[in-house]
Amino acid sequence: MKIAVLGGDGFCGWPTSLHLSEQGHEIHIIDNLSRRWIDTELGVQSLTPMDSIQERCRIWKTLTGNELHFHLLDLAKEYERLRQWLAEEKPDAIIHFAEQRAAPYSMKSDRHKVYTVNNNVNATHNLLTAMVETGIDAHLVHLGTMGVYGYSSVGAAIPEGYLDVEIENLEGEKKGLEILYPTKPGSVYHMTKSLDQILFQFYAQNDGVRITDLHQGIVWGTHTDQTRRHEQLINRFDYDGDYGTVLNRFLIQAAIDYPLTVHGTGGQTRAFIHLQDSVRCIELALSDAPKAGDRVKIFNQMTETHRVRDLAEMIARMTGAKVAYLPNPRKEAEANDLIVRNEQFLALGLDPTTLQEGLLDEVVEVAKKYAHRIDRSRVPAVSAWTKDIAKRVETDPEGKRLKSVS
Ligand code: NAD
Ligand code: USQ
Repeated sequence: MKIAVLGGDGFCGWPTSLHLSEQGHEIHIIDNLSRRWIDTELGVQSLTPMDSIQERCRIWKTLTGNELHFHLLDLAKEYERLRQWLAEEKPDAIIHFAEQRAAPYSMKSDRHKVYTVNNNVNATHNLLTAMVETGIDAHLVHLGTMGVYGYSSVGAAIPEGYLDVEIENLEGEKKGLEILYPTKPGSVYHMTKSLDQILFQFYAQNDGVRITDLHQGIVWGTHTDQTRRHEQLINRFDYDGDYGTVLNRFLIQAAIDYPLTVHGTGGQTRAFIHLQDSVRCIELALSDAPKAGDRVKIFNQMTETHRVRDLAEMIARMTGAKVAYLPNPRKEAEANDLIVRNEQFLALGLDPTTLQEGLLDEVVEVAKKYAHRIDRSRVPAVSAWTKDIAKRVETDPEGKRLKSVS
């Protein structure tokens, strides 16, 4: 297949591009490199030394003979170029990773909120309307988030995207109805993914666009089979308070002897998936495309759930790290249950890599190797969800904010 990987320079997009290229697909990476600019804005860098996208592509070609085509294009701002590219190249599948994906970054300030909404919603809508306008018959696979469901305890398993409900009609009869599971986003970023869902529903129903939306959990790990093959193929690894995600952060914190930064009581339960399984799921989703006229196919792309506090205690036992319970910069429930259905990927043959399978050590080893690149002052998460929260989240570069001052 000819596959466009939008956001193919990012943490998930790069290993996905390599994985699909190795399988013989023709890969076109489209990226505006905004994530690299955001590193510059924030004054942080990936824990791992990343080469330019052009250099990464060159190394891959030298190793495998496979070409990765790179196109510098902003999906949110360059509609005409996007439409022209689709009309000329007519990809068979489009994988859409190209959004601003950090919840803390999306809550930093009004400017960051506006940027995240403009970038993410326009990128998705430009893509959908350009697909319709050019009449290409491509399968769109979008990376959404488990966070669209929200994190309140409902005492029931979260289904894969849709919920069967019963409503009473005017005659008092009960009628069955299938609806998109009600969204309850916890950040502006998660809100944009909820808006994406409505855009997908409309374009699938109105124009027959074939769409798969992957509600992905938190991706952990750094290497895949392909990124391990050469040091210049190494993947991005975010550790800072805005872009680092919880499990990867705890692992690098353990590696540099920094207290593990648990927010609040650590009672939040979240869904997780290893990066290797994430790329495999995308391959599986591509093999199971919906037909024109089908509703949007939604998968829950996760393999296990864990409570944040349990993860911190497990890593502390494994490495001897200390755990710091900090005032939570986010507005979120102190604790939540989370049971998630994911039968569709299991039925397609996913064999999950769990936390128990030794790959935690691999991340700690990578972090130790590149520990000299870590700026400890950028480890604390300081982007607060509201002005009131900002007042009580004090920052201490060594993560010793052990008590809330409220
Ligand atoms: P990332 O920030 O590392 O990669 C996103 C890429 O998209 C970057 O290379 C960026 O430059 C590019 N991009 C952003 N806006 C663009 C635009 N307007 N035009 C062109 N390119 C643009 O993020 P990631 O961790 O690889 O996540 C990829 C996708 O997966 C995101 O949509 C995210 O919401 C989703 N996701 C990620 C995780 C996770 O834990 N990392 C979990 C669930 C879902
Ligand atoms: N947390 C800590 N300590 C930290 C960092 C986070 O306790 O140092 C807590 C947070 O308060 C939150 C939980 O861990 O309760 C998860 O935070 P996170 O930063 O790991 O994940 P999140 O903000 O939800 O976002 C990440 C990705 C996003 C993706 C989402 C999937 O950045 O792109 O959509 O995971 S999910 O969480 O399933 O919605």
